[in-house]
Amino acid sequence: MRIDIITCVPKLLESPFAHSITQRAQEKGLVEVHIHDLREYTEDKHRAVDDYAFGGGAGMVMMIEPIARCIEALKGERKYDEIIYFTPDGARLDQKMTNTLSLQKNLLMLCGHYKGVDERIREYFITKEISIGDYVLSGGELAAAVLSDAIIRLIPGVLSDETSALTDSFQDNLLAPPVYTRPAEWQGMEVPEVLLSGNHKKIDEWRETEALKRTKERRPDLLE
Ligand code: 6GU
Repeated sequence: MRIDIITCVPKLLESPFAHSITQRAQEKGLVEVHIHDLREYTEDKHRAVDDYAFGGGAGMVMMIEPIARCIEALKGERKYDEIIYFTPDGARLDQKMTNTLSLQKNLLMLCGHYKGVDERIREYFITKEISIGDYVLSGGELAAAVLSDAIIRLIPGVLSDETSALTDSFQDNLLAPPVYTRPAEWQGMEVPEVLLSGNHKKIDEWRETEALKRTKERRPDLLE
């Protein structure tokens, strides 16, 4: 898979791809992530990528030209399965959406800043608008990092334990059961005995029961 991300704050996207699972996925050649600095696509002498909003009001709007130039350049090099824009008024991201996107070959992501991008960019180029929750971020970069992380870990071969992603919370509309490691006793608190039993059938049953119990208590909406 290849992910291209367009941003006017490329530094915000350095660290999320430089460590841990996202880094290893790139080293293994399972995903390529390319960050594109929008300021390299402006012809303005001050390298501006935003301008005042027509109609007035607080906040700047990201201009059409640098974004259009950047997207056209990338589209000239390959066909994108989706061109994604991050915005609080987009469709709410969930595991189903990340599963679907993880099957794609080329994803292009556009990060807005300030008051967002000129509406015509959305109408002309964008195929999918995504929000990561009902709160407002200063820009789409953290949302792009969230989406990319959620997608990359689903690519076959990225996680060393191949079954691990299948037992994540949400994969079967259930939250994940509690997990424990050594020591078996801490501050008088003991690990559930069944987990020490070595009986894998019993352990699987316990995990299923706990997952269901936890989901009923915390997220009954997932069971509806
Ligand atoms: Cl995707 N972008 C911004 N700016 N704010 C958000 C968001 C995205 N998702 C939730 N809040």
